[in-house]
Amino acid sequence: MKNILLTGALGQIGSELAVSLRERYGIENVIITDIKADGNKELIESGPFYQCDCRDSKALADIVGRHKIDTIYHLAALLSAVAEANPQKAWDVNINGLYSVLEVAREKHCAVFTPSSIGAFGPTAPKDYTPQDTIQRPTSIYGVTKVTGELLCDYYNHKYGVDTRGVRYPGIISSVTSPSGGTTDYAVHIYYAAVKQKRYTCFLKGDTYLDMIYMPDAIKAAINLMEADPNKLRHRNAFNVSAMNFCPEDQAAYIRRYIPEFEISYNIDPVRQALANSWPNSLEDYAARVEWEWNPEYDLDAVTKDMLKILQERSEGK
Ligand code: VAH
Repeated sequence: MKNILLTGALGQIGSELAVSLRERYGIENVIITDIKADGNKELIESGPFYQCDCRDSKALADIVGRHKIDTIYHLAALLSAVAEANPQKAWDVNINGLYSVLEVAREKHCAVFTPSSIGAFGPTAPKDYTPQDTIQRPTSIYGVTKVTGELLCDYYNHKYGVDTRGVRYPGIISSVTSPSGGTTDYAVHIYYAAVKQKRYTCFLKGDTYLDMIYMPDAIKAAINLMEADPNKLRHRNAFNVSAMNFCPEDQAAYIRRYIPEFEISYNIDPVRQALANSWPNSLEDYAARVEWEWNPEYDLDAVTKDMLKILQERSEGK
């Protein structure tokens, strides 16, 4: 893997994956794009950046040709709650964007990483320790685009030999770019609120269990999978990966270990509660651990300690 194109570079995952990829492969070898041209100014000015709509296959092909790209990390997508508010746009961005990337990858012989999600499962899948291979009948448009994406990536692999790979991410906790329009966003916002106001009003019920992962582990999963020996991969585009499982009440209790006066209250968002209720309570991720040695480092206590430290120092201008 020498020359990389990353889409969705200004998003929650993209803004941190871009930095990690550049540290690993060199700034000039990692070309980042986003549909926006405003936002993380430091990242935009830190190396090659193009404002590019991932649905524009000609613009993508031009960039791939110009920079001799051999690997595309495709992250541009709408998250679950914002997708549910605009299903037609969600299909257009999440599927036509992916289709455009796969067509360019087919023509230009690029490998492709694109993430699926625990949202690719629906209420009829086993709720606890949801297996790698099981029924997938999601009831959200986000989930429909994720299952479609998994199948489309499998098709481009067995039909055209495109080296497509991906993981099913759980909720992702991070400190650089706040997620927008996701169901698991509460697990990020709670830390910001804990530092600023010592209290947080949560939009999911306190006993809503979901799998989560800390951004450093999410990035490790993407890069390790893309560097894995393809001969060892029995699955490809949809490895379950997880690192921890908790509910808002659990997270509040861990925050109180560091901020004893922290208080949580609830104002339930019925749309995001319905989305969370339709997803697994927890995932089984043995395939990733066996096929490419997936092994997360951060548990809820380590995440809470690291997030509060980062956000506290940021609030103090350090
Ligand atoms: C969302 N963070 O909330 C995403 C994720 C498992 C959920 O895909 O939409």
